[in-house]
Amino acid sequence: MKKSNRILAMTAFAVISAGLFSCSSKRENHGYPYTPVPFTSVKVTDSFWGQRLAASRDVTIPLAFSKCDETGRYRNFEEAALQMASDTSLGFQVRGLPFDDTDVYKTIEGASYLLQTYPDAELEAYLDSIIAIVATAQEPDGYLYTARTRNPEHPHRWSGSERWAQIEDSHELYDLGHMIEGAVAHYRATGKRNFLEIAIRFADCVCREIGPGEDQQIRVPGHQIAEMALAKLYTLTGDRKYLDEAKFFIDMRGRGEKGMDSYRQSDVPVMEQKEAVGHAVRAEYWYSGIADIAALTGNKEYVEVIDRIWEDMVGTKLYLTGGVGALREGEAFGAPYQLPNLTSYCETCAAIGNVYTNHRMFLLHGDSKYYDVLERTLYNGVLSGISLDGGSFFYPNPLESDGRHARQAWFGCACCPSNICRFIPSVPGYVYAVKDNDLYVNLFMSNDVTVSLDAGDVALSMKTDYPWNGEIGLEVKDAPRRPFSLMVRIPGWVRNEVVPSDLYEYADGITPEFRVDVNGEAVNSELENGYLRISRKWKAGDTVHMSFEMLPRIVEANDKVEEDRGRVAFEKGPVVFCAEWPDNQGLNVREVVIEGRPELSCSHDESKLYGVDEIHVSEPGLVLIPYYAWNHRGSGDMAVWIRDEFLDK
Ligand code: FUB
Ligand code: ZN
Repeated sequence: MKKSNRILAMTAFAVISAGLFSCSSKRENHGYPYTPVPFTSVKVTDSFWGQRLAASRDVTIPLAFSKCDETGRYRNFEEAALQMASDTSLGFQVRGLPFDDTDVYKTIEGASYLLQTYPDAELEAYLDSIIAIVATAQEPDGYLYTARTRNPEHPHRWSGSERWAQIEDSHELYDLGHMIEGAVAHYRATGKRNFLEIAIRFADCVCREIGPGEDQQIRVPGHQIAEMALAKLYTLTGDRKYLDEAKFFIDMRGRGEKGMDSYRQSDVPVMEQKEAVGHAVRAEYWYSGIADIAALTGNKEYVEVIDRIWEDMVGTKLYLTGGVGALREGEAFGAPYQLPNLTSYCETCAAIGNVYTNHRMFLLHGDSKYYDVLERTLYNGVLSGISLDGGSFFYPNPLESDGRHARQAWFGCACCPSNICRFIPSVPGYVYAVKDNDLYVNLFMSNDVTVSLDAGDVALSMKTDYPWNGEIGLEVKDAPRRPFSLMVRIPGWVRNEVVPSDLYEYADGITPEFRVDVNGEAVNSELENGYLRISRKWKAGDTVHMSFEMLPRIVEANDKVEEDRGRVAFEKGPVVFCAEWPDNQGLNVREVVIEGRPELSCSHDESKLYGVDEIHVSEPGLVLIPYYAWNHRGSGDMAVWIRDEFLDK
C-alpha cells in the first residue's frame, strides 16, 4: 500500500483522544530521585545537534518508513489480518526475522518524538495509517506477533508451535517491549490512544498468561526490553500489574525454558550477578530494566547489582568510544580487558543501550561519572552508527578498519537503523535534570529551556560551539523569587579522567584549566559528585560562563588491554579521533609509528565532513578526524589506536 492509500485507510479508523490519564509526564512517578527534563522542554538551537535532528527528520525517519514498506514489514501485519479472517490456511511464508515488527514500532517512536518538536499533520496522519494496519493484526485476546499469526501452523522457525513455547528465541516479548515504548511515545506526542490501546491489550494478554499464578506459565523474555517498557507503562497508567510483571521477569530470569545461560544474562540469579556478560544489547537493556525496577520498588539490592556490574563494565569492558560488546560471536561482551580493535563488534544498539543504562545510573545516584560515560558514548559510539546525512548506518562500529567496512541504508536485521530513528530525536532529553531545587546541567549544546523546580519555573538559554570548544554561556531568562542551585557538570575530560576507572588515562602530563563565572565573577567551590553547585537567588539577565580548556589529548589504555599495548589514541573534549586514509595519503594509518614526543595542534574545517576539528600530529605528520565522521569518503584504512615508538616494545 502506498503512503496516500495508507492515510486514506486511516479515515476509517477511529482515533480516540486522550481522556483517562493526562498526556503530561510531569506528574508521573518514575521512582528515580533525579528527574530528567523532557526533551519537549528543550528547544535545540545548536548547529552540531540541530543538523543531526534535521537529518533525522528529513532523511532517517522517512527512509526507515519507506524501508518498512519496501521490505514487507507492513505487509506482515496485513497478512496476519487476512489469515485471522480466513477459515483455512492462506499459506503465508513466514520469512525474515521474528522481530521485524519492531522496526515499525521503533520508527513510529522516533517519529513521535519528532512530532513533539516539529508538529507535522501529514506525518501524524501517516502514523495513524500505519497504526491502523498494526491494529488489524492483533488477535482478539490482545496477542500481536505477526511471525505466528500469519501462519499459525508454520510460524517463524524460532517461534515454537504455540505462543510462548520458545519465548527465549521467539522475541514475542521483545516485540511487546518495543511496541510499548513506541505506543507510549506516540501517546505522549499526540494525546491519541490508538497505538497505546493496542499495546495495553498485548500487555494485558501477557500479564494474564505469564506469571506465578496456577493458571499462568513461568516464562521470561529471551531478549530484554519488556522489563523497562512495562515499567514505563506502569509509570504512565499507574496500573500496578505492569510493574509486577516487569519485576517478575527480572526475578525469574534463568528459570525459563533455556535455563541458566550467560548469553542471556541468566547464568546466575539477578541478585548474584556481578559482571557484564553475554549479548551486549540484551545486557544493556537488562541493566536499564533493573534500574527502573530498583527505582520503582525502592529495593536497594537491585541497585547494588547494577552498581557492581557497572564497575565491571566501565573498569574492564568499555571501549574508548563508549562502545560495548567486543565479540562478533554472540554479539557479546568479551573477557575483562578483551577489547580487539579490528574486530570490535560494538553494535550501534549496544551503544544506545549504554546511554540508557548510564542515564538511569545518574538518575539513581546523581553522580557525574555516569554522564562521563554517557557523553563519551553519545559523541563516539552512537554517532558513528549513523552517517552525517542520516541516510546510512553501521551495525558494528570497529575501532580499526582494513577497508572492509561501510555504512548501509538498511540491513536484513535492521535493529540498528530503527534504534537510531528513535534515539537521535530524544537526545535533547539528556541535557538537564532536576532534583528539588537543584537544576543539573549535564550536556552542553545551544538550547532554550524552561524547567519547573520546587521554587518555581526557570527559563535558561545556553550558547556554545561544543564539542569544538569548551566555552559555554548560560543566560537566565526567567527565575522564580526563591533561590535555587545550578549544578554544572565538570566533565571527566576536564578533570583529567578519561573514564571513571583505570581502563584509560591521559598520557601527556597536561592538566586542563577550567573556570566558571557568574556575572563575571569566578565561582570557587568544591565539586559535589563532579558538579559545581551555584546557589543563589537568580534573576533574569544573570549569566554563567563555563570555560573548559579543550586541548588535543593523548590517551593510553591499561596495560592489560593487549590490543592497545604500544599504542596511543587522541581525543579532544568528549570526542575521540581517528586516522583515516583520505587525510593521510602515503601513510599506512594502521601501522604508522608516532616518533618522539609529537606536537599536537588543532584546526577547524567547516567545509569538511559537515564541519569538524582536525588534530595534526607533528611526527609523522598524521591528520586525525573525529571517529564518528569516518567512512564518508569511501572505505579504506582507519585506526583509533596508533603505534607509538615510546610504548611500542
Ligand atoms: O535480537 C534483536 C536484535 O537483533 C538484537 O538486539 C541485535 O543484537 C540483533 O541481534
Ligand atoms: Zn542493532
